[in-house]
Amino acid sequence: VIRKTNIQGDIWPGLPKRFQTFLFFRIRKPDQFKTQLKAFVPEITTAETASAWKDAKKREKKLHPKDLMPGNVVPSTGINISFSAAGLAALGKFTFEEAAVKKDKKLSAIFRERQLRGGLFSIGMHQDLVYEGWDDPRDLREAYKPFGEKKERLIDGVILVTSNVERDMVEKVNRVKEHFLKESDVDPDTYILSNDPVVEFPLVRIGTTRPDGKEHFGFKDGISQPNIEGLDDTPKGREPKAVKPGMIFSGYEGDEMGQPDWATDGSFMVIRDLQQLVPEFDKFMEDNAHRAPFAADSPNPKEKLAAYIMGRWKNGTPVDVSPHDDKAGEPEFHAANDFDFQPVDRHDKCPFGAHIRKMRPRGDLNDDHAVIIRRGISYGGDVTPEERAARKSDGKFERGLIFVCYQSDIRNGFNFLTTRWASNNHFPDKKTKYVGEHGPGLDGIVGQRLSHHPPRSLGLPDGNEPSENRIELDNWVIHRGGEYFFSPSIEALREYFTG
Ligand code: N7H
Repeated sequence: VIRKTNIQGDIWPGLPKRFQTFLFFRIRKPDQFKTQLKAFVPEITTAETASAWKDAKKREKKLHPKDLMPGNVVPSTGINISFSAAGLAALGKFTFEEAAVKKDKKLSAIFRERQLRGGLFSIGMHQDLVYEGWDDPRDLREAYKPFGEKKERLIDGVILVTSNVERDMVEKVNRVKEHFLKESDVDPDTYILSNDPVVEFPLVRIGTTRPDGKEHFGFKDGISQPNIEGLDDTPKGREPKAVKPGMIFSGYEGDEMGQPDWATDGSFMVIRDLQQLVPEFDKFMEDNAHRAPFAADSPNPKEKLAAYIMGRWKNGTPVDVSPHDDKAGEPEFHAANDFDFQPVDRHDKCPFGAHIRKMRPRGDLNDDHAVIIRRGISYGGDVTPEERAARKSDGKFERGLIFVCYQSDIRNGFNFLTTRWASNNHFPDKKTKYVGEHGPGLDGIVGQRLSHHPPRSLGLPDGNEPSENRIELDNWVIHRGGEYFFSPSIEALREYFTG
């Protein structure tokens, strides 16, 4: 049985977040930090609390506005905390040298992850993705890069503060900072912090849900998530089958990492800072509208092209369910999840290489073995009239997605999805008979291309076999870095981490 009181609520069922602050921290005084952390544990929003809020929110929506008074209104501010490998090391719970040296001795399993799977958590995102050539170091924000002669990592962890009310979030962020800085020396006259605080916050990122609820390219997001056995409803019809809890949580059936006991009920969290070039995305769709499948018969071919690259129309309707029409007036289609790309040897409807098909291949794979839960949020303001007119992003107004996901194994989750699936022209495989020798193509949203790879392209349906409609894609997402974290259980935070 999954213990909801022991799980952090952002993993499941998600925290309330129209607004979210990511407080990336660096631990300077581990002993004081541990004391502060112990006192902080009751502040952390558990799965139990977050799901009670979710249910109450549904009831609140049915209340008459006159009954929406304090007491009836659901509290809306959530807090979670996660640590990078550098952070665990700072707390004395992880040793890089040991992880590297001991090969087959009985090790705590975060070390074993290194032995078994290349240890992505241990090496961190920078080493994983820059050294292999996926991320361009020139695109990264400074805080995500190693610094100094020893190539130290700056980020030890991240505190998530979320709310549906911006003012409440800001107030909570201030309280969190005060809490962790309490033991730091502050000059009583100037209130200036000494050079030696308990903790520093080298990077703060703020996410905001856009007014229309869509992400910056204009798509409805957050529709499809894996159903977890024992936590979610049983899927119906052609929805993907429920996954074992061990795909997401350490220590459960389906998690083969053999983590130490203290890791149970925790999950690995990946943060990926992704800038979106929105005017460029729109320009591409306009300029290439005639390349949309069966464009001549479409009332809005540029929207159709965007839908085929994503696999859903902007309002959420799956292309697999409705290939030629976004069903604007039929909201029951906008969150549809009841599809599995049949018949899977053809792609007359959803392209094999569409973002959602690459990221959750459903019927294309018999085995649902790489699954993540997504909890991201947009950042930055809307496209300005000047940018729209120029059809080009202005560097002054950056916008994008702070992508967040959870899984029990980073290698088999985020890393697999981006490097083996999104960035691999030939996934899903065995489709060349229909799509041609170049394969399904790159994920137009997050696919990354190494210098020796062919240009970014996507195979689109055109009614022929093999299809000849192959379109070269631009790159509209800049990968600006991020980090790998572990989001521990409440018990581990209270006992193991602070002991
Ligand atoms: Fe994607 N977008 O908002 O436009 N994504 N994503 N993603 N994504 C999905 O079904 C988007 C990214 C997945 O179960 C939808 O909920 C953008 C990364 C997965 O059928 C939309 C970016 C990774 C799914 C977007 C981005 C994933 C999914 C459809 C970056 C993993 C579920 C809405 C800027 C490494 C597939 C929905 C399923 C769906 C968008 C990034 C993964 C609209 C803009 C980096 C697993």
